[in-house]
Amino acid sequence: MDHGRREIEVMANLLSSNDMQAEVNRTHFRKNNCLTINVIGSPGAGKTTLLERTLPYLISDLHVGVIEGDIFTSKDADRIAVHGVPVIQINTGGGCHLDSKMVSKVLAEFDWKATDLMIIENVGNLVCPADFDLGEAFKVIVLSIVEGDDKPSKYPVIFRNAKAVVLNKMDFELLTDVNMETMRNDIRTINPDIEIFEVSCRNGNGLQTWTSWLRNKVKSYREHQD
Ligand SMILES: Nc1nc2c(ncn2[C@@H]2O[C@H](COP(=O)(O)OP(=O)(O)OP(=O)(O)O)[C@@H](O)[C@H]2O)c(=O)[nH]1
Ligand SMILES: [Mg+2]
Repeated sequence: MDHGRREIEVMANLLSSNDMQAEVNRTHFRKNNCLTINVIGSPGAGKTTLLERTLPYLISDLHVGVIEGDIFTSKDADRIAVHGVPVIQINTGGGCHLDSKMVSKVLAEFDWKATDLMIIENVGNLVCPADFDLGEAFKVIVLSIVEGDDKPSKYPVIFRNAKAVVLNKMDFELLTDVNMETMRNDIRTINPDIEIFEVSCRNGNGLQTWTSWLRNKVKSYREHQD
């Protein structure tokens, strides 16, 4: 028996079933006029911290919901709940990424008509989430600069599929040997259209630019221009 071939077939079926549910989710988000984004990055890149720092810029006039993906705990959802926004935790029980079916199971937990922006924080991982469409309008990568300027070229798939990358922990720039020009050039070589934001969630630099961009994306999505 050709085991290699069977494995490829199983993976292909898994992905196409994921894609079908992702389209159902996407239709649901569109019907409710809710921009839904999928935030992806390595463990510790600063995804939850970025959400915590982003929410205060948006929630004065936008209704924001959050779906937190984690392998085991609800620690990230607890951190987000403090900000007074609706949040649901999905535990994958060992899985290294969210999939569209997991997201579909929590859709009933939110008032979608009353939500302008849904932020999904994926499980910390720079590889597997790239292959699993959740039905989001677009992906945002959070990459902390201390992970190294070689990461975009070593993990290109995720950068190819994202609309924006937030380069976080810029406050560490002078404490590391990271070459920001290499980082930016490599990202643009992989994806010339990607938006690049340089941010420090620690000192707040860059947050205004990032949140203004995101606010504009919500506006254009809701006006059906995206
Ligand atoms: N110095 C500095 N530390 C940061 C910054 N952003 C986040 N951190 C710290 O980085 C650590 C990890 O941040 P999290 O936001 O939990 O990272 P995460 O990507 O959500 O991690 P997982 O959910 O486990 O994948 C925390 O100790 C944060 O305080 C930053 O801009 N500068
Ligand atoms: Mg987190």
